[in-house]
Amino acid sequence: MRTLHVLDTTLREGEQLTGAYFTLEQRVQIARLLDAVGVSFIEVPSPIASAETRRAVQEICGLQLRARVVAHVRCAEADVQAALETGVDGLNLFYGTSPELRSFSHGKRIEQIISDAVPLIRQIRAAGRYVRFSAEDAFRSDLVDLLTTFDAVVEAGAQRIGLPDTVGVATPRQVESLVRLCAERYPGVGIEFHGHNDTGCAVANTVAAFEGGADCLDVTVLGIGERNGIASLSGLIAQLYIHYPERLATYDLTRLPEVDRYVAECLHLSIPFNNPITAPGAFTHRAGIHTKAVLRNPRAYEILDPQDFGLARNVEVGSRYTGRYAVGHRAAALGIELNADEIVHLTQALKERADTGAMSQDEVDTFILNWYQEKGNLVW
Ligand code: HCA
Ligand code: CU
Repeated sequence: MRTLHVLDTTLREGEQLTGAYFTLEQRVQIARLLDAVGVSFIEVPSPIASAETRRAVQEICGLQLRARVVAHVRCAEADVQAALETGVDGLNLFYGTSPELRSFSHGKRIEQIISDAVPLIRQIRAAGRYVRFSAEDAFRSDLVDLLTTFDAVVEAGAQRIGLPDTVGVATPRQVESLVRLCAERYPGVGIEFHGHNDTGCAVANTVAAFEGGADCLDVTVLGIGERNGIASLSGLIAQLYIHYPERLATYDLTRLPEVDRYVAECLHLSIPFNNPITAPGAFTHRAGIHTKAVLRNPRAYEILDPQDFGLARNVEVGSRYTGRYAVGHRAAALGIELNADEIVHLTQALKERADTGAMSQDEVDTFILNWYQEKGNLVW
């Protein structure tokens, strides 16, 4: 079986989210929680970024985690040196290769990029550390430029090459075919993919990269990152759980909700309503047709079992779309046994009430209990 590594970059890419800031204690705790989930790599920022960052990197390296800690570092001597002085397991180098980044970011030609990167790769290897080289903005880069750069960095000893979709422009098909081309051209090295979410394709593109031959996939908790972020850890896990469950054998999926909750809390955000697995309503069923089937067998409308993530299913009754089956079920849960006619009437009354506004579970229960008490006076 081909190996698959998940690289979590919450501590690097994630903190590039607008307004984000993690304290030292939070950075350490995030690293611990990610390690408990089971990711292979934890990416940290370049230690040269700030004094506090250098301290955090050192502290995370000292945790003796199962995951390998890798620093995200520019192809600059001072940056590489600073990272090598910490205890990181490896360095993730990157350099923009697209015409856009070459013109508007660093102004370097491909030959210059290669001559900057090659000696640094050799230096990192000589220091006995892991090294990856990413061609930033790979999907807007000229293919000849891209392959010329990769040929040189692989020759210099890069153990993995990265194909980031830096601006979220790629489609799943483009990702799969470029990754496949590189996987075939560089059989001895790993292929990493990093997908931004500007057009909403980050998780789809990341799965396409895996299917094209990538062996390392980048994510962040909740998908946080520069602009609107990258693929989320929970989104990727949801896909792997369904299509490639054997890849998750070493993961502790029950720890996933905790890491999503913790990062949301650190950033004073709520978990987005559409987040895979850990959204507040990810396992809530509402419409009558759904609730009826789910109460018979959850598989009707669930492809993920909430229990595998330490979560519980919720059947919501308080809406105008509710149905008899769910209402009868809720009444029974409250200890009220009703006959079929009674359930029809209770459901009708509940729908009329919910037609004026959504109801919480408590309101539903109070409604059902009141209805039951008053029922003696009703005539039908
Ligand atoms: C960045 C760019 C990056 C790098 C990814 C990588 C991107 O924010 O510095 O090193 O593979 O999206 O291209 O995150
Ligand atoms: Cu990025």
